[in-house]
Amino acid sequence: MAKEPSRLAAMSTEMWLAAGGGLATLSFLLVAVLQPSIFDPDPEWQASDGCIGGLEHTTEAGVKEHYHPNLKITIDGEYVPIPPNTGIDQAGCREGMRWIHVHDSSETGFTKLHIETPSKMNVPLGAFFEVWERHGGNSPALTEDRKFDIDSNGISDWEDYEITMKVNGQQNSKFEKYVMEDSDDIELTFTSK
Ligand SMILES: [Ca+2]
Repeated sequence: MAKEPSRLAAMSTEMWLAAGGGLATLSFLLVAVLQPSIFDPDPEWQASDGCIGGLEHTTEAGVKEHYHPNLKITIDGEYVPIPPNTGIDQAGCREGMRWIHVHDSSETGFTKLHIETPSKMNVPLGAFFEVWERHGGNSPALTEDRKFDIDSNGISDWEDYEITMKVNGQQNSKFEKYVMEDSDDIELTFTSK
């Protein structure tokens, strides 16, 4: 009889552990279902500041990753051209190329972005806008809180436009924070409210 309480206590502990484990699993699944974005890679915004010295695509420049997402932007049905050589020989990176840059650009369709980094990085779409802004003039930009600023007026475009994004034909809601992958076809559509 003297051992009975301790056995009960032991069983009770096991039950608690099992219940706790089950609860943890359930919580994990709930979070995964309700908030899948917490499992997304963290955007590495500093990618917009990177500069490859010299204009050649050389391994001596320390480039380990080299891939090409494609980007197309329209505002109220009008195609927004992405200038050729965006990110090449720009302020802060003279005679060099930003880790995200453009060589040739399309007149009407997708423009190929070149992403060349010294290691695998989570390069967000918004980082290209930061590079684009340095192209000067009225180039599209991001606001201080990293929202699209397609007309470069310092006011987030979310105030003035309905914005939709498709990646490889699928709706995507990550927008500025979307971490680009090789061969992505990224389509941004701005529609005036
Ligand atoms: Ca704006």
